[in-house]
Order: sequence, then C-alpha cells, then structure tokens
Amino acid sequence: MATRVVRGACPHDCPDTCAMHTTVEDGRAVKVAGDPDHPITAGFLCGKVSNYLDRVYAEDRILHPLVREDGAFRRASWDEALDRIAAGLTRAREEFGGESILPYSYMGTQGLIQGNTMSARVMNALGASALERTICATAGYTGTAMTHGVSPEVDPEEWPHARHLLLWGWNPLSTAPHLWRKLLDARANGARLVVVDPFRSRTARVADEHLRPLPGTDAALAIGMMRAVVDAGLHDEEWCRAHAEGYEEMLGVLSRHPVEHWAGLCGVPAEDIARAGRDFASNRPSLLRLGVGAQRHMGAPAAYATIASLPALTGAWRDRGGGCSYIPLATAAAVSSYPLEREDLRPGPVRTINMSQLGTALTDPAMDPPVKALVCWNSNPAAIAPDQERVLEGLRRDDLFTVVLEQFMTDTAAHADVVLPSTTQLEHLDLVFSWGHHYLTWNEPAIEPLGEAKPNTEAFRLIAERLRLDDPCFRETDAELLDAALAGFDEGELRTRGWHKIDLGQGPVPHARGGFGTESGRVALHARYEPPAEVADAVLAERFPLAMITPKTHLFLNSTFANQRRQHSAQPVPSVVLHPEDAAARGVYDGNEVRVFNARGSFVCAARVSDDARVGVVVAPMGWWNSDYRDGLSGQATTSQRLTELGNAPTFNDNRVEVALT
Ligand SMILES: Nc1nc2c(c(=O)[nH]1)N[C@H]1C(S)=C(S)[C@@H](COP(=O)(O)OP(=O)(O)OC[C@H]3O[C@@H](n4cnc5c(=O)[nH]c(N)nc54)[C@H](O)[C@@H]3O)O[C@H]1N2
Ligand SMILES: Nc1nc2c(c(=O)[nH]1)N[C@H]1C(S)=C(S)[C@@H](COP(=O)(O)OP(=O)(O)OC[C@H]3O[C@@H](n4cnc5c(=O)[nH]c(N)nc54)[C@H](O)[C@@H]3O)O[C@H]1N2
Ligand SMILES: [Mo]
Repeated sequence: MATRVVRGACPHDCPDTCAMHTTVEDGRAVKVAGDPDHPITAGFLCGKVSNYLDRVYAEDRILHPLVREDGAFRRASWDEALDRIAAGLTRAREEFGGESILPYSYMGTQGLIQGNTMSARVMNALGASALERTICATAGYTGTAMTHGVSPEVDPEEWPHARHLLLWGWNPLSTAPHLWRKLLDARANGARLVVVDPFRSRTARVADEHLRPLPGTDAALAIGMMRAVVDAGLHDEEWCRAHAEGYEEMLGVLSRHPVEHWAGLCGVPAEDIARAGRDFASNRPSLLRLGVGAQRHMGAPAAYATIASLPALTGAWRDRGGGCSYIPLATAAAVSSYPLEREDLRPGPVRTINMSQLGTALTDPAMDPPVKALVCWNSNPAAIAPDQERVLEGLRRDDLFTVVLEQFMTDTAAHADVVLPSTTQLEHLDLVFSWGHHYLTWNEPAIEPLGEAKPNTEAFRLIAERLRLDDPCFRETDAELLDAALAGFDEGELRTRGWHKIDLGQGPVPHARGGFGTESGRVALHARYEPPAEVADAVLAERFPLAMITPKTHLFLNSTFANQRRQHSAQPVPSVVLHPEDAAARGVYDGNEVRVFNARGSFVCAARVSDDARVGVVVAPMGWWNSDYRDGLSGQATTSQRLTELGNAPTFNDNRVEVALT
C-alpha cells in the first residue's frame, strides 16, 4: 500500500487559514490533520474542516455537468455543457452587450489561484459587468485605514503579551478557533477579556465582562469610553502629540458631551462605559481586536475609524502586545492575484454592480442593459445575499441564463441552466493567503479530481476555448499562474514546508514610535458617530420594534457545510433568539414557530427565548440553506440591499423587524 502525506491549506473564508496534512493511501485521502509545526494551526483543525473528507467524498457531491431540460436537470458531458455556456454567453453579448453578463463570486475558496484568475480573464475579455466584492469586511477596513493607513497591525503571535483584551464585534471562539488560542494564551498569562457585542455569543459567555450596545451604535460607545479616559486623565498626551494627528480636535469633540450622552445612544450604562474605558487605558498591555461583526450598518466606516482611535488615545501602541488588530491588510496584500485578473483585456470601460445588490441587478427594469447571463462560482448568493425574495425572483427569471460552478446542489445551483462540477481543495493546486495571521500557505493536490470535477481555472480555460478567446493567457496552467503570483516574492520555505511568514520588517511592536501607513506616518484620530439607518429610526420602530442581527453559526462557514450530515445534525434547526421580555410581549414561548417580518419580506423559524439576546434585539444566525426554512426563505428575506456611503458595504444588521406566532 502506497501511503503519503501531502501538504495543503484550508481554503475556507476564515482568518485562521490552517496548514493541513492529508494522508493518502492508494490514491484515496484517508485523513486530514492540522500541521503540528504551524504556529497558528498548532496541530488541530476546527469542527468544520476536521470533517473535510465527508465533504470530499460526500454522496451528494456534484461530479458531472448538469443541464436543464424541461425544467429539470439531466446529466450532460462537458462538451455539451460548454457548448450551451458558449451559446448562452454569446447570445447575451450579441443582443445586449458584454455588460449584460454578470460574474458573481466570493470566497468559497480563498485560494489566490482558484479564487478569481482565469475567471476574471474570461469576464474581462467579454466586457462583462464588474462585480464589486465588498460583502464581508470592507466597511471595517475602510474605517481602520482612515485611522492607520495600511500598515502592519499587532501580529497575533504577539497577542499572548497582552494583559487586557477588548474584542469588539468578534466571536473568535466560533469564527476563528485558532486565533482564539492566542487569546487563551494571553488569558493564561493573566489577561482580562472584555467583549462588545449586543448578543451573548460563545465568546461573550466566557468573557470577564460583556458590554451590549444596540447594533450599529458602537461609535457612540467608543466615544463614551474615550471621554471617560480623558476625564480620568488616562490619555497619553505625550504619545499622541508625537505620533497622532487630530489630537486637539479629538479633545474638542470629547469635551462636548459627558459619558451619559453616549450611554443614551448606545444603550450601555454610563458607569460600565466609563469603567471599560479606564480599564483599557490602565491594564496594560491592552489590545483592541475588531471583528467583522460590528460593521453591517450605516456609519460603520466612521465607527471602525473611531473605535480604532481608542488604543492611540491611550498610548497602547507603546507596549508589546498592545495596540489594535483587525484584518492584517499589509501582510494579506503582500502577494496578490489582482495582476492576474488582466483588466487590460476589457474592450472598454464597464459598469460595476455591487454583490450585495444582486436582487436589484436581476430584477430592476431600469437596469440598462439588463443582466441576461449570470456566471457564479465560489459563492451561494441565494443564501448569502440580502433581500432574498428579490434575489430568488431574479434567479427564477426564464430569460436569465445562469451558469453555476459548484461542489453541491446549493440554493443557487438549483436555479442554474448549466451546473459545472468543481474540485475540492484536495483535488487542485493553490496558494492561500490569510486575513487573520501573517502566513501564506501552499496547497499541493493530494488526490485526482473525483468524477468529472474540474478546478475553477480549468473550467474557465475550457469556456475561453469554446468562446475562441485566443490570447495566450487563456492557456496558462495553474502552476504558471502560481509562479506569476509569486514573481519577485521571497518564498522562503513555502513550497517545501508548506507555509511562509510574510515579514514586512515591522518587528514585535510595530508602531511604538509612529510609522503608520498614513501619508503623514501619524495615526489619524477620529471620534465620529453616524447613527445606523433603521436601528435609530423611531418612526420605523413603531411598525417594526425589534432590531435583528445575523451572526455566524458555530459549525457552518456561511452557508458552506450546512448540507453536511455531521454539521447539520449538530445544528438542525434555524432559529431566532428573543429576550424573555420581547417574547412575553408577543405570547411567544421557547420552541414556538414564529414569523419574523418587515416590509421587505418574512421568514419562519423556531423561537429560542433567552437573555442571550438583548431587549429589543433579536438574533437570527445565518448559514442554513433556504430549504431548512418552512417557506424556503431565511433571515435574509428581511435584510436590506442598502450600502454604506463610504466603502459601499452591506448593512444586513441595520434591520428592523417584528415577530409574531405563526
Ligand atoms: N464557525 C464559523 N466561522 C466563520 C464563519 C462562519 O460562518 N462560521 N464565517 C467566516 C467569515 S466569512 C467571517 S467574515 C468571519 C466573521 O467573524 P465574526 O466577526 O466573529 O462573525 P459574526 O458572527 O458575523 O460577528 C461577530 C459578533 O458581532 C456581533 N454583532 C452584530 N452586530 C453588531 C454590532 O452592531 N456591534 C457589535 N459590537 N457587535 C455586533 C454578533 O452578535 C456576533 O456575535 O468568520 C469566519 N469564520
Ligand atoms: N445576513 C447576512 N448575510 C451575510 C453575512 C452576514 O453576517 N449576515 N455575512 C457575509 C459575509 S461576511 C460573507 S464572507 C458572505 C459569504 O458568502 P459566500 O462566499 O457566498 O459564502 P458561502 O455561503 O460559504 O458559499 C460559498 C460557496 O462556494 C462553494 N465552493 C467552495 N469551494 C469551491 C471551489 O473551489 N469552486 C467552486 N466553484 N465553488 C466552491 C461552496 O460549496 C459554497 O456553496 O456572506 C455574507 N452574507
Ligand atoms: Mo466574511
């Protein structure tokens, strides 16, 4: 029996990006494990990816092309599927122009090669509409970049030095279990853990302190904390004068209102705000780690800029392990696949459509040209895009030609005209970046593709061939794409050990003496509260008195894994959590079936009555497939397509609803 261990990288959209070892026996993968030598992976995989072989060898994997005939799918050859795709795309382009074709993809795999390389080339050459991919963390990094510029943040490997941890809109116990270990190391060294989250998440449950603002009011809370810092004389004037700009203006803004004013806006008691501010300033080293969760509302970029100013005001950057971490943009962008997308192939300028406004793009009669063909890979918009009834209405259009590249028959794939079978991470070559730590990870294919599955790159190479796109770039292999992505980059032991740390020379204390990525090199202090759109709307609150947020689940990865037996049986039923007071006011008991609704739509699920939810805020975790809901609609049926002004980012958690028994 031939046994070997192949070095790989977890492809999923998670900040931990694990280095994986796959054991292969006679061509079949028999085990996946975390690389014990990797400083972040530390030898273990999460509750999702430790079952990765269930995914690879799942009975319901799509392993051959499917085409729609008389309303139903039937098996087809790659030849026939590609002919249909070429005909469908050509028809749309000839009748309505290239922009009538819309690519739709996100981070189903966050590999730099299988993400958006050959696909982008094909879409660019066709003159397809551009997709603005801001659905995840853009509001937040727009804000943090306003404060820090793009420069190294506190390396997670330095977090164990911190003695005060302030986690803001982040639930790492569920969403980043390996980064969570670094926080546990800090706690083992005596660090105090404070969590800011309207919901009692798993992380909040084990924290020393939990502050629960109303959704979208985080900037008010942060300004209140900063006011308390100044009131107590705990701000670091010397450091701010040397390394910050906007210091006098900041003091001016803070002097205008007492902590009580901000308490009234965010719904956290003034004394808790003041104590949290003083604790952050005095328990050192103190680390602020922003999550993705606090940015799904209007005003989020200003909020992230404001929250990120707190560690500067207190001089936290002086200390090893102190300062601010969010998404380490500087290291994450050190190797980029963007040049491989080849925008120069475009025949001319094209319009841009935001991925959180797919519903409008597919249904608004004012779209000119209309979207006539949708090509989707690495994403499941029927589940993850807001304003779901609009999205589904669009996907159901008879005159929309839809191609989906997938591993499984998702809610999106179910609407396709042609489905192409995609490989999993064990079956293709890739290089995976991290948006949580500083390592790049190599992924060698461990096994041959199952059935007739092909990597995204190969599918788009074949589509290019059918469309007679003859630029030599359409024939580049994955290995060539990978070499091009790494050109000029010192790879170190990337290909041999499987991972390589990106070092920008920042050292363990990156900004003790300034050196931020802003133009002046100084940190730009912000203190601005822009209220959320719906949460703060008193008139709307009369009809829809409850704010609704949609955090991630513990065992799914967005909608990925929600169809796998092990994961699904551990989280079988979608639910909405209501505070006992809100439940009592509506005659709702734990376990009752309820309808959650607003003017955009409604969904039905089980009520869970618990003070894990805050009064006035209901919590409907996202990720279940639509078929898990009674009416085939999820919480997404109530979320809005409205975008933030800066960053064009979604506002899923800036949402008002009402709940009633069915
Ligand atoms: N298990 C698991 N892991 C995942 C994912 C998953 O679906 N499941 N998804 C991956 C992806 S794509 C991402 S982006 C990350 C996200 O990682 P996180 O940012 O941890 O994810 P969320 O659950 O969206 O949000 C974190 C917390 O923010 C809270 N929150 C919501 N609104 C507000 C607000 O207005 N203010 C504040 N302060 N808090 C708020 C939520 O209640 C939630 O507990 O996780 C990644 N990892
Ligand atoms: N209401 C609400 N909506 C949200 C969020 C929220 O917090 N609340 N979170 C948002 C966030 S942070 C994110 S990142 C997005 C996530 O949105 P998506 O990136 O669309 O996430 P998934 O639902 O995981 O869908 C990814 C799909 O890619 C497929 N896939 C995986 N690997 C491959 C591959 O190699 N090839 C191909 N062709 N397919 C592959 C998987 O099978 C899966 O169906 O959702 C956003 N939507
Ligand atoms: Mo995300």
